[in-house]
This record gives sequence, C-alpha cells and structure tokens, in this order.
Amino acid sequence: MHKNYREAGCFMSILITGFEPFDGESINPSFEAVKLLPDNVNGCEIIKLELPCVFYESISKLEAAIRTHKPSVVLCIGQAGGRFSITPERIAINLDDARIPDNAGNQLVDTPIFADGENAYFATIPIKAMVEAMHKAGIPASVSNTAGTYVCNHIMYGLLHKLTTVPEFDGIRGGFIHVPFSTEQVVNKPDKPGLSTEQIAKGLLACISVCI
Ligand code: PCA
Repeated sequence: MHKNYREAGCFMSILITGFEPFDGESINPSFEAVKLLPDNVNGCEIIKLELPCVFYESISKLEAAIRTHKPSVVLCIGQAGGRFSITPERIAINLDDARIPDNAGNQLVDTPIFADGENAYFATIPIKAMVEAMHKAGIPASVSNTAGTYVCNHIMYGLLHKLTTVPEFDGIRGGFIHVPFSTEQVVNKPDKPGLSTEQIAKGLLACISVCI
C-alpha cells in the first residue's frame, strides 16, 4: 500500500500528472517527461500519474489520486503540439469544445464542464516565477493565457473546481502546464517545433523547485 508523504519521511508532496497519447500520436511528451523526474526533490515526494485523454474520467482519476495522496500541490501537464516553449497556463474556462473526439470517442461541443461552476478559475501556482526559473535553467518558457477548450483545459478547470469546492482539499494549490511536442514526434513534421523529453523534464523540475 502507498504510504503518504509523511509516512515516507517527506515534508510535503507534489502530485504531477501527464496525459496518455491522443490524436494519432504514439507518445505524449507530458507523461514521458513526468516519468523522467526524480521521486524526491529536496525532501518533497514527487507522485506521478498518467491520466486518460477522456473528458470527466480524467477528472475522476485525478480526484481519487488527490484523496489518496493528500499532496500540497497538484501540477497537471499536457501536450500543446506546435508551441515553441513550456507554458504554465494562467486560466481555465468552464467550457468543452472539442476539435476531435477524446480517446473514448466523446466530442463535447460548447458544453459547460460543471453547470454549477464559476465561468473560470485562475491557476493557484506561481506561473511567473516558474517561467523565470525555467529561463534560468535554459529552457524556453512563457505564460499562456489559454489552455484551449479540449481535455487539458477540462482537467485544469476540473482540478481548480475540485480544489475550490471539496472541503478536504482546502489549501492545496493547483495548475496546468502545456509542453511542446518532443523531438521524436516532429521528425516528420518539418514545420513544427520540438523539445527533447529531457529538456521538458528539466523545465518541469525547475517548476517543481519553485513550488517547494
Ligand atoms: N493535450 C490535449 C489533451 C491531452 C494533451 O496532452 C490538450 O491540450 O487539450
């Protein structure tokens, strides 16, 4: 059985998630980079979880993991193919509007995520400090003001909605970071930028260090 971070002798824990591949890709650089992260950073336990690229099921799996591990911070990571840099997201909106079906075949269009939810939630992680830390580590990074309207915005909204409305989650901070394609994904996409999964992991580690 998993020990929580106190039983494991750590002073805090961070839950960090990546997504499974979607849209015909064979990997998702978000989870590939998460897997490269250490399990402990300066006494902070790093808990890694892969989420399905499926509306709602992703939120249920994330909520269950938050209940099990009781982390101090939750960072969700996803692929934004075509972006040049690692982009902490500022805001999630209460809307699903999918260009393609999710991995279970659901294509939600112009649909609120939670009927009783706020229109939008801001990230509660320090996005500007994260960008600065990534720059210091030599990794291209910038703040993004839109997480889109697909499963990544959905998980960010779902996370912040749960952190705001579930009493046991009081005080937990959360946010979402988009990462570019990995270099192996763009060998056949000459007009698309890529970063190696090692560089993406280095950027995520800089973000984690800011949270600690
Ligand atoms: N990126 C998609 C969903 C899963 C992922 O890694 C998005 O940006 O919505």
